[in-house]
Amino acid sequence: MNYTKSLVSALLGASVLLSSSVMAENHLVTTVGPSFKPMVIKIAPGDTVSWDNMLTHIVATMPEYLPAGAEGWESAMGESFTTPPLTVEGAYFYKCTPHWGMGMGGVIIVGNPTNLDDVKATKPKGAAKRLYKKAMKAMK
Ligand SMILES: [Cu+2]
Repeated sequence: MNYTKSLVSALLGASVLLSSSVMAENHLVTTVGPSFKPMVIKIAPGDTVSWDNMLTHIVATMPEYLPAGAEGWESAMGESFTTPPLTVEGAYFYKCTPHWGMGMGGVIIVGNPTNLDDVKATKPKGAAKRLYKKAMKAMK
């Protein structure tokens, strides 16, 4: 590889790295009573999500409603939390376990949520069904 060609390829690589880190956004979800606001958010791959006002709440992903290959998480009670960059596309369903009986949950849609079909196939009930419907509505 000649010098010019290797310089161009090094610069291109640097600009791709730079643009992906500069463009990655953080999205804030807060709590109002026993509910997350907004309940459904759409983000780009590589973005992060934070939760605040978590006094009596946690954020726990639901393993059965995660995109294949995505890592889940469970935050500590009462503490703000930020995800790592979410790079696997799909719909991430999560709940506040202590308040799940009151329907306290949410969905993060990263890029193209192809796993919504998988979620539908499980015939979700109750609060999970409601989240699924909200997620579908957000995609229209
Ligand atoms: Cu809660």
